[in-house]
Amino acid sequence: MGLSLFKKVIKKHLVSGSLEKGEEVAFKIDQTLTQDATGTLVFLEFEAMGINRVRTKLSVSYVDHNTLQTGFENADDHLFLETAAKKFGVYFSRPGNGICHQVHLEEFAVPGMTLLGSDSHTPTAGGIGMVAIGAGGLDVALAMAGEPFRMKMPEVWNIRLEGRLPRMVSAKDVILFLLKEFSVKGGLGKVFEYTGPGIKHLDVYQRATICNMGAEIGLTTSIFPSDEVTNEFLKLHRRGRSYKKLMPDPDAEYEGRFEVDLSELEPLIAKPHMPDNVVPVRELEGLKVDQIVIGSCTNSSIRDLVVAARILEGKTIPDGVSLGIAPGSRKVFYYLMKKGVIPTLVSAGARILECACGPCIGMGFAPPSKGISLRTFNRNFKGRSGTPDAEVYLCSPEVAAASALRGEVTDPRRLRKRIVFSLPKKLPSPGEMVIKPLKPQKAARVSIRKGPNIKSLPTFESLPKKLVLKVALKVGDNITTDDIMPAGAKILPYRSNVEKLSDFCFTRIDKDFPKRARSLGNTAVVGGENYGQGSSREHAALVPRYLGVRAVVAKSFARIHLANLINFGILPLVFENPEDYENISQGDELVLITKELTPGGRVEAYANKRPLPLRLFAGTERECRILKAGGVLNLFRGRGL
Ligand code: MIC
Ligand code: SF4
Repeated sequence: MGLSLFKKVIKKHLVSGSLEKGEEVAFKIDQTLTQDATGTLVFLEFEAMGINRVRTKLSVSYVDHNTLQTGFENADDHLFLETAAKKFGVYFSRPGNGICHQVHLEEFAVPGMTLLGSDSHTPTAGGIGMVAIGAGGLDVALAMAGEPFRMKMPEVWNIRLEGRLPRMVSAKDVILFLLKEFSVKGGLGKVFEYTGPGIKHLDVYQRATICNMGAEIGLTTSIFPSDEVTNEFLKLHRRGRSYKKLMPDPDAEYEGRFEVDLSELEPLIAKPHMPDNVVPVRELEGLKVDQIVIGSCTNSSIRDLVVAARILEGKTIPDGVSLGIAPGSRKVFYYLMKKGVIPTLVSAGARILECACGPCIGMGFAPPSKGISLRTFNRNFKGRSGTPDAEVYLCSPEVAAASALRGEVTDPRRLRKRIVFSLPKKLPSPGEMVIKPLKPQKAARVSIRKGPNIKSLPTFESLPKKLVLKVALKVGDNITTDDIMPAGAKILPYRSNVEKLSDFCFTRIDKDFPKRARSLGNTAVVGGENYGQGSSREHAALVPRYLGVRAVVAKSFARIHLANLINFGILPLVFENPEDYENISQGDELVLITKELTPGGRVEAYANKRPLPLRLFAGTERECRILKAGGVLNLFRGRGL
């Protein structure tokens, strides 16, 4: 039997292990990507590893999340990142250049290469035929140091696309449809590989939208073949030399299959507060909206904004509605300016926002109290917009623009328009987008600038033989990393200041958590299914660890968060009998005998002195060694990796 494209790429990069589902595989990483909100820690970690230059083919440091700069903190982070990039041989994408995934797709992504990024939407580059995976910062720092990336080999599913999308239906509807079918945890341990006659009608931007939001299904990554459509995209970005045709073997073996007839899809929308809460737009028609935002790494390309502008052309949005538009990159913005698209958007009443994540991560443009906001983004978790009681809906640019015109949810098929978008033949260049790495001698002379907000990493002890813990918090299913370590304009500036950040840990769920955790000493958190879904932020492990959390007992874990817990020495444990979840409460005592740790093995445990059957969710010997050492940095320093 032949190989899927995903497996072919992994095989080419294989360092050790096997391609069999569930086995540990270690493979070489060609490129890394970091963004400022996770990147400051990555560079502190890289610095702590004592290596003077990155060992990848290419590493890029982006500034796109923390661009609000309401005080010195974010600006200090930017300077730190710029000088660290110069020191360590890394490309630096300045604030204002755009969202990491959009810029990476346009400027750097290469079919057939591997990319590891400290952001959960790194799989966006799968749209160009790259194996692109999101990971915690420490894993990215290790990849920058030349270490292979290790993971359990996921199942590879073939998603076959038939037919062609109808009028006013676009890539966002494809992925919303899949979210509805698979749910936010249906993709755990899986990769989606898209094939079929339908793919040739999707340009790279649309493919990237689909891969981007695979993260919300919980997928390890998603990938499209690299074909003529890819070639056209690369040529447009003056990177034709990077093109390589890449296909799965004709008789490729897949662990699962699913078919989507594109011609049967309709405009869809995800209701608050989960991306899989999907219904047809027609069911919500007439719902009044307060604001609409078009942007984010899911839908901010030339394609998306040109289509939105064509819908808005010649009209103005009604009173009481606010429309924000954030182009994904400076290149996109420049093109829109040159081609007169910005004037169309501005005269329609749009507020043009910076080329950055912005409202997607609660950095400005928060909705009014109890406001209804329609966004072309990928996440609508409660409170993420910055307004705790706002209701956020996720939709395509077509739905967003049509709804903006009427101030209420509108099925864009109502507008008697047919918009055919094809890629321009040429893109005007906005000038140098990214600062190139310095030559080694020059780099050696750079000193890294650390403002007062950049604190050193906390250090942690190794695992004792026995842990006596108090359950500091019990939560339900699908807890997100936004619940554990919220982001937003007030909190994000402290991403490099763990002590300050710890004041906000779990506060969206329980405002007393930080105080309680500090007073209890060593603690545990109890969770349900898919614990830690969402972002890759390792702060959601590092900060609880800093507050004394030594174990998380859950029914199951999301992939990146699981790796982050292990990297920071927090024991990930699962109930052997899921019903035991009911028998454990906040305030209970949990004793863990941790003398021996084996992959997936039993951990002797007692809840209020009664035996509780728990298993270690770490799957490899290496992960057990990391946990025993008290985290990956301890192990790296001792060279036990
Ligand atoms: C997100 O969309 O939640 C983020 C902000 O991009 C995160 C990274 C972070 O928390 O910095 C992600 O998706 O990984
Ligand atoms: Fe930025 Fe939002 Fe994309 Fe995260 S999901 S990288 S915050 S645009």
